[in-house]
Amino acid sequence: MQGHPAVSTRSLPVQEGGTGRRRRSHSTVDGARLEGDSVTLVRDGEEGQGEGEGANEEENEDALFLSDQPAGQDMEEVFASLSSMRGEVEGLRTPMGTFDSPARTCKELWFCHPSYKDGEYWIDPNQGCHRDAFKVFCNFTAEGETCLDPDSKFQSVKLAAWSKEKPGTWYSQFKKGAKFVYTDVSGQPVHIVQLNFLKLLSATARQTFTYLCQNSAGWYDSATRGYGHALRFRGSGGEELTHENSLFIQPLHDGCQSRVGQDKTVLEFDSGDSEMFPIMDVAVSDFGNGKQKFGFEVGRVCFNG
Ligand SMILES: [Ca+2]
Repeated sequence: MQGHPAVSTRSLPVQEGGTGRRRRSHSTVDGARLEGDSVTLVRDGEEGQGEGEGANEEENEDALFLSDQPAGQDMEEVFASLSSMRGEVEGLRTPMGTFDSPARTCKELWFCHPSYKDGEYWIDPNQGCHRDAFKVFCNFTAEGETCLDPDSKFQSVKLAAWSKEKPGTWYSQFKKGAKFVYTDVSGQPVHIVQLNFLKLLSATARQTFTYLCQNSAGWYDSATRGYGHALRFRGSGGEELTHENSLFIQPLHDGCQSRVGQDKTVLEFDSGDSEMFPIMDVAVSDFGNGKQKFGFEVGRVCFNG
């Protein structure tokens, strides 16, 4: 016999008598019809075997008894599998925000669980196996923002003269500098693939950046009445974000504009384009004389859909 279909059909047990009974595969089982069918199928087999062999009635009864046992166990296994599969499907459909049932983003959790409180939840933006899921802060008050913090060394870069560095160069080129890194709540860097998926699943992003200054402008310069000293940033796609080309950067507070004494300038990035976030680098131009200093604090980035 050739060309027998790989997916077994329910007529198999009848065609092949007793030996075929246990070959029904779970993949073809119709759960709602199983219980009744199992009995019918065994009886069909019995009748087939029994015809013309009237002398072996006792043997046939034994066969019936023996064959019922494994069939019953099979059914238990099938129902256990179905029950467990149902749990898994429910888990996929309704993520709980746990390690075993992560959501793709906090937005998704917010849709499924509008009563959840702001806090830490597991997400797995690239889906599939959840072993690479990670925990983030979900801001449900803001309708399901997924937030990542920068690595602690970028959360507070202390005020310094940076006398060996050249004004206008990227912080990542400084001797002690580096591109910004973003982490999960445990401080582990978020994998680039997960970050890219998170960006794809999001429509908007917002982030803050605080410039700490001493006699140095970070955005507006009130002496020249211009933005010649404004900070420049590098987006995560490599694009340069400046005062001129990035209207979505707005100062919440601009204490550094007077270039007198110590103060700070807080910039908010609020964009309808999640692609360029989080920001990865900064270039400062207004330093170099002995009385000037700067530092900065990279803020949390939050994605939303
Ligand atoms: Ca995954």
